[in-house]
Amino acid sequence: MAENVVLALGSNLGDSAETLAGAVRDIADHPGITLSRISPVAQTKPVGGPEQPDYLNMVIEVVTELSPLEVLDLCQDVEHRHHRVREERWGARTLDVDVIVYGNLRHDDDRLTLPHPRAAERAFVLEPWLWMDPDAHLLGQSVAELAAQASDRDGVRRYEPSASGDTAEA
Ligand code: A4P
Ligand code: MG
Repeated sequence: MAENVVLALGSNLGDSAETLAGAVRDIADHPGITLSRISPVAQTKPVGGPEQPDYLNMVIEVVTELSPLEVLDLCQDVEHRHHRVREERWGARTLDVDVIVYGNLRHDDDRLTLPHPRAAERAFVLEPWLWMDPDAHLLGQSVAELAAQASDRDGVRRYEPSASGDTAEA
């Protein structure tokens, strides 16, 4: 059965805007994926981890018959294609692709937790999701209400490529 799946993308090393655009193309090119919605790009203050540049974050919604683990495989494959190097948990990265929700599925094993365990408290995921889908819900909870409570909310704004002074360029 086809499911609606929300994926979150983040980057704060290299040409992040180009990396995000390329990653969305790569995901959409997979034969098992239909891209249904794309959020605007957000410029966000880093949450956790060491001192690091601002991120660009966005979310997309896809419709797919791939299994949850096949979707995770695709996300990790796309990360590798964009030369992701990760040295430190929550540290700077060229590309992070997370599975936020897979329909209403709850899932927890060594490789995959659904919904994403930290999505409900992160404005860098919730705000772009809301821009894309104002009626979005995460397991029955309104994403608008969750976003209003997220502690990193003030660090999230629309990315404007022209105002390039302090973007996520490394
Ligand atoms: N994994 C389990 N569940 C999932 C899921 N739903 N989606 C496992 C994706 N992966 C999932 O992830 C570590 C392991 O999580 C994977 O092997 C996978 O099997 P990772 O992407 O390799 O490591 P990570 O991203 O460094 O760690 P983590 O804990 O996933 O970090 P987060 O929570 O993704 O946070 N601040 C801003 N402003 N913007 C950001 O994008 N990102 C992070 C990373 C921190 N601060 C940020 C941002
Ligand atoms: Mg991740």
